[in-house]
Amino acid sequence: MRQLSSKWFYDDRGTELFRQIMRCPEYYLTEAEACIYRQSVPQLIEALDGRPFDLIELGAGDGSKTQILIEEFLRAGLKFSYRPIDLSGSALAELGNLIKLRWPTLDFNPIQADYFEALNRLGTATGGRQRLLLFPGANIGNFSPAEAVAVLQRLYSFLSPDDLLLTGFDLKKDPGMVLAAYNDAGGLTAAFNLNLLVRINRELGGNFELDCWRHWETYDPAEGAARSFLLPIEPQTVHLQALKRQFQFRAWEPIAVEISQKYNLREIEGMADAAGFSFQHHFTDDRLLFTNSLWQVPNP
Ligand code: AVJ
Repeated sequence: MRQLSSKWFYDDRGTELFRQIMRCPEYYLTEAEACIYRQSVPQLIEALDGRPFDLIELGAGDGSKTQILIEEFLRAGLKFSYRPIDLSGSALAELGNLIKLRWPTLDFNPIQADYFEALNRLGTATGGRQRLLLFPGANIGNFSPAEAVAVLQRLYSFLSPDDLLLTGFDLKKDPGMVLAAYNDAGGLTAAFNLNLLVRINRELGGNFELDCWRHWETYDPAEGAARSFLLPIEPQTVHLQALKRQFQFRAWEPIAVEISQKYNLREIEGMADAAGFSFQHHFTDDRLLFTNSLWQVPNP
């Protein structure tokens, strides 16, 4: 099956559409994670070892939830820098404006790149500072379980003993609730997915006939995978000028555009182990929709 990496969603328009998804009633993840952040700060502060640290965030977006943590860390008198990483320049610029208004003296240092390009730039030498790496919002869910472990192993390789990783995982739950979150009645998810084709048309000189494509969502509760597809209602030949290539689609031939993987708490603890971390704690919301799982790099 043809597939597109979900990282291509996040041009400025896609980032804006995702922001609207976060505000739509079916998309329970954002509120659940914000709620968890509000409740978990004292324990997070306890887990830090008191050295100045770098707060690094993978896929920060508009950073609205992270501001909950920043506010409380500053209130507690902690010394840290904030280094959000995101693909969207406009999201980072807006985040920067917000941060400078709210906390003019905070050491704010964004990186516009994908995760590993950014981590490569950061490197492993920290000058004795601790790292608290945030991997929020169930961003990890865009990888298959096997890929996710490989990603977490790579994150581990950028960290030092005692460094902390706080990852947001969406939990397995009522399949109807998951499906609705990725198939909202307002059509935002459909627009978010179709924006991929708009982007290809613009950036690669493509001629996808947008009216002929449909969004389709599935959720397999055994696997825990929500999957998004784009399907043409009739046969299409698409030229991409920039690639000097042509792609034939049969009617209803799907392109897989996203996986949003759900886990249970035990599976997550197993992943911590498999990636070399020591599992510390699950911060969950009252309804057990979501967990922010805290892991530490063990001291040999
Ligand atoms: C940004 C990857 C966490 O998978 O839930 C939302 C993206 N896609 N609706 C998710 C998304 C469709 C989102 N993540």
